[in-house]
Amino acid sequence: MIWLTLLMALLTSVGPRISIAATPPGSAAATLPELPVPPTVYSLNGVAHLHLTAAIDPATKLPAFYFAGGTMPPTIRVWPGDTLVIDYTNNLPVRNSAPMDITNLHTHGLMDSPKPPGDQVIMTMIAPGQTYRYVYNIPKNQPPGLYWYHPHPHGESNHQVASGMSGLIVIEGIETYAPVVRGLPERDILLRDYYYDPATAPLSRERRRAVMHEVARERAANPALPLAATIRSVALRAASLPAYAPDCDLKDASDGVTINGVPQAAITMAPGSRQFFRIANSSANSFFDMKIPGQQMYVVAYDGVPLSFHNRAVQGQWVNDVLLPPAGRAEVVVTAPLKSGTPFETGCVNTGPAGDNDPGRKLADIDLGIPPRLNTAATTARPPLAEPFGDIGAWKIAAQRIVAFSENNPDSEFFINGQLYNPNAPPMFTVKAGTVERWTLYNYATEAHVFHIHQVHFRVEDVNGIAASPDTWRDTFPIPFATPVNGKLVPGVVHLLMDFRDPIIVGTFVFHCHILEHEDYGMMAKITVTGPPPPSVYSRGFREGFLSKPQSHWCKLQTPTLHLCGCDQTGRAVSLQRAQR
Ligand SMILES: [Cu+2]
Repeated sequence: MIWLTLLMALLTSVGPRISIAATPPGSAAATLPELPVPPTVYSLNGVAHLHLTAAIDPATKLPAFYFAGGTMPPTIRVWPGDTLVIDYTNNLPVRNSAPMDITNLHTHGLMDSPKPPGDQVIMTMIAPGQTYRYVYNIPKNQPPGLYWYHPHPHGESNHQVASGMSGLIVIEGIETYAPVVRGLPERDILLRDYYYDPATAPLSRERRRAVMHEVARERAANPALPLAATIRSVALRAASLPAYAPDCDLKDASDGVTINGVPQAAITMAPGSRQFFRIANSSANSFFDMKIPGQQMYVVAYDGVPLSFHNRAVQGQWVNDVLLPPAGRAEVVVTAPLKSGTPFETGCVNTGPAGDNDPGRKLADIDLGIPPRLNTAATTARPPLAEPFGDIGAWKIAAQRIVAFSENNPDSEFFINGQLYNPNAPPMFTVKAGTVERWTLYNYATEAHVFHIHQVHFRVEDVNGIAASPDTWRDTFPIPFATPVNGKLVPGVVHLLMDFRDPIIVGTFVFHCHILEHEDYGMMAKITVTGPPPPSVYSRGFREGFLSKPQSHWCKLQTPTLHLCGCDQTGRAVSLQRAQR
């Protein structure tokens, strides 16, 4: 197991980055702080250019994205056809034991090129001391909606994302497809795990959950307890805690989840008004089932794709709740509730007997009052975007493929089609650009897994034999866990229409489970899309790729064959494969 070092090290970790508002003297109840608004980067003349740095936050001892001097990364707002340039500097300390110090970036859901210096996570690894210039060309036919960015170095994804390295990308123009949001104040919402450094926390995942459960109980009884300090004190007596029991009634706790970087917040709405909530599950491992008890929400997009993008007859749908697997997004119109203090919460999610418990928790109070200054969706729509490929259902199926998820959980091995991810193996699938395929996903495990593929969206056809709405386009989708029937385990089954029609995706990329602990432990595979790539569009005059040399004791990390090797302090190449952890 990876929880190697001493419990006592916890004593030295963590000062609270997260603080709780104290109850004002004389007031009946604590008022939560207003939901923080992440900084925003806009594109100017078709280019958005920013600098991000990966470094350890001294307050938490965890890796963080630094932007403009703070640890809240910006929401990046760009239009289809824009160029996004991110200079990404790795200032993580050099380490030769897990968690390691390499990093990179993935633009989750963008249908852009998988070739460097774009959305390439297999070969692009940035070593400490290096700066890499990513140049992403946002496709002209990118559906306008909510996406996100996060590190994706195999073996480190869970640690870095669970530590809070995630930010939002808004592809502008959703009001063209969802006129109902025109002019509404926007809430950009990141839901993340709250996590502490596995290098200093020798706890199994189950034990960690037990710790967070206990922390939640203590803080429910005394909301003034600072989160980080409470975690530290509970973790110190973790050995005596009983194993974590599911508790779906844990409504007022904030165990292990943050909303825009704080454990709970107030979302202020003017009475009778509506706001546009753009919600991303940026956690590494948690499912959320977001709802506002007693009222419905109006969903206009899932995973960045407006419901009307592929079918103009559909504007949105009323729902009681919206299930977000890790990495899933939903964009919803919320009407102010009648009562101040109405919770915005996640319900309990059953991820199966072998799955982790995702209990019900309140993330925010929706209060009535004067809201802060917020971004608003544009009031005038641009013309509809290019959507050149038409109805996917009318296309010939070029190939059918099976993708089976299974696991050997006690040994922390997670498989796709019986294989652990190997960056040096040939791609599991080779497909032709310009085609549509039907994939059948099987889940043989007794916990849910979450299918995600880079570069493309897919249409969900059916789930365990039940037809999905033809408007169900996603880039991330949960596969139900296997269930026993007459003494036999029957796998969960999902059918997908995979959209490989756009030649911009020619190249090699990955598909994987977006429970990132599973991805890190092998549940990932490569796919190559062949065909003539579109003419290069990397012509904005930027110098691209590595802008600096690695530190001298790092070997040729950027070369394809060595991308999972680092060098130890003496310059000797060492493998960063999981077996070493
Ligand atoms: Cu999984």
